[in-house]
Amino acid sequence: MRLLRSVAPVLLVLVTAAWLTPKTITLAVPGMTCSTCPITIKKALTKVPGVTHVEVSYEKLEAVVTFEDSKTNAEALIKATTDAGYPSTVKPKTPDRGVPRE
Ligand SMILES: [Cu+2]
Repeated sequence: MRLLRSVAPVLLVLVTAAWLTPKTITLAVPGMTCSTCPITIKKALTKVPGVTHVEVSYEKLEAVVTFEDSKTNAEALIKATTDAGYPSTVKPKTPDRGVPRE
């Protein structure tokens, strides 16, 4: 009983955190050709409702997007970059590089 009482609040916090934590995905954007491309892509992604943070790297040809899972999804993000002229795909996570898994 004592154990249950001490563990239950921790579980509740974990479940709540999982619920509210924004999702982060990495999009591969191979169409970038110069250092101003990331600006266009960042603008396009930032406009998507639910997106909270965007980092675009020209060197890596990728965009790391953080968004509210309940408001948008990967398909909408891909559409946003594609509409801006940069088709993208979701990059699989690479746990060996220390990227947190789902
Ligand atoms: Cu460019």
